[in-house]
Amino acid sequence: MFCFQCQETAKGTGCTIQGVCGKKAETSRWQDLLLSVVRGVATIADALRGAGVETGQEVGDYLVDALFATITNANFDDQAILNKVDNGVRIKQTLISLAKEKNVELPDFQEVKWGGEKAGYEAEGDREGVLRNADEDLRSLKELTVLGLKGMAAYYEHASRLNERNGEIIAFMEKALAIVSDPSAGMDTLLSTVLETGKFGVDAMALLDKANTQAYGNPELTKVNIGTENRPGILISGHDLKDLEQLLEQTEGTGIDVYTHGEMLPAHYYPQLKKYKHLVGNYGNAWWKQKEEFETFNGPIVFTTNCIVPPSPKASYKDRVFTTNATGFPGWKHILPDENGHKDFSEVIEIARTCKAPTAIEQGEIIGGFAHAQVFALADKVVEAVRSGAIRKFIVMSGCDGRMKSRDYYTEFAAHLPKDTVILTSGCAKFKYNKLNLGDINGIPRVLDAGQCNDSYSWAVVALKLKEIFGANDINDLPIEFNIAWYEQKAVIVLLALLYLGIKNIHIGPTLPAFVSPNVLKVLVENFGLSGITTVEEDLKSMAG
Ligand code: FSO
Ligand code: SF4
Repeated sequence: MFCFQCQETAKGTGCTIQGVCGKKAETSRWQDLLLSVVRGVATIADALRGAGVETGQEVGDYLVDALFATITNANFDDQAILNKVDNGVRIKQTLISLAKEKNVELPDFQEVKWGGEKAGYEAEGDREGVLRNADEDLRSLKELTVLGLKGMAAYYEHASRLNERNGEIIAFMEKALAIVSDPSAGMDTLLSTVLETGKFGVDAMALLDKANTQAYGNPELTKVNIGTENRPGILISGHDLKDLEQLLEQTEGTGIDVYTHGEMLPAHYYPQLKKYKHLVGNYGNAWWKQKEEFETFNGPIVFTTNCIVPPSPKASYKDRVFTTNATGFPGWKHILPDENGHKDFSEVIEIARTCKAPTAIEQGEIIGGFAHAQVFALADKVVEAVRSGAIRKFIVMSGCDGRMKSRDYYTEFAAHLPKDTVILTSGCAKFKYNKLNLGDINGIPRVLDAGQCNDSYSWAVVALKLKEIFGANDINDLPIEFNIAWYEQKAVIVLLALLYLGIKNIHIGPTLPAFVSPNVLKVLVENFGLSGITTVEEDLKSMAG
């Protein structure tokens, strides 16, 4: 196996024996095979579209689900991945027949030519790994694109579950995957594809923002309980708000409480979700603490997306975990929707009835809900605080949390920021500092949480608004610094989106991506001022001094 897609990759270069995340070599091979089938389907769909033949919603939905399933910590279930391979082979054959019927010539790429014979799955998976591209710079740009597309697919999938789709985003995904499959694609084409991926990343985040706010209202300032109640509970993790809504509907009046975990915390900020009285709080912290926190939760757990951490063999909770959507884990039950998108959570509810109430691990409240509409509602206050000098700087610290000790940097950095600075956050990165009680500036909390990682979009919208209010010529003239923590591929699309929006001098950490080659890094440094992090002291001086 070879996988270098996340920040925790072995030795900072690539996992080759088993993933640090727990991914086995076998699973990695099936994911490589799945991505090869995805490239094949997309290349054919792109060729058909070029000839004026549309391929329909099934193809787009397939590509999105399959890409999502290969994101870090999403799906560890070989059988589930192989089922997606089978389905892709079937779709590919249908598209090839359509191309024949319409006389559309198809590119001569391996991903298109491979016939999909079951006996060849193993060899094809091995052949189609990341290292198939021998040139490290071409490989780097191709992977940057594909990893960005994975993040884009995740956001698109959530939007589509709320009936928001966008044919242009799907068409771009297909085109970009066709370019990545083309052995003759050169540096210039690949570099412009990377940058275009950022553009469509913005579109995907805007689509999800629209879908979420139309369905559930605009996030608003909310205090979220981090303690526990004395009734049994169900813990729901991941990013899919539609799943949470259905779970809340089905648990209402049953005497069972619902708690959020990790990236589901921001669900509390939405009026149409917080109205449920039995959505009682957020239990625990970011994804990587789940092995301890699920033990003390005592009730069933539902994963709507990544991040899953494989349980230890002795885990007491392993018989009461459920996955849905693109996620999966061998031995865990997987909940499928019916043809109307409805999911039946009755088995989860039955288990909850037999469980003890959660054991309290924390007490108190945290505050959030500062997506763009709430920030605009406070705009006068914010602008006044900036004009008076009460707020000197905003530091965007969005992104991911992770298990590496080096991430203590973010807690230290946040704790030592001068008192006239405000942290703008989103994603699970916030768990590194959202319980530090950093106070407020004239009633404006010093940590403003917009929501999930996709809500980084809100900070771009807010920055553009501030540019207008302050009459700045350039977004980079505003008193905003970007110190982003990354872990998996949704952070990659967030980064590409910010670059597309013209934001310069972004710091990313705790380490730079292994999939960015030295030459590609040079391009990113020269054109965008991208850099890593140094020490807390140095970075406080350069970003907030
Ligand atoms: Fe975190 Fe995991 Fe949202 Fe990621 S829970 S790490 S970037 O999946 O998606 O922030
Ligand atoms: Fe390694 Fe990350 Fe890939 Fe897992 S996702 S195998 S930890 S690089």
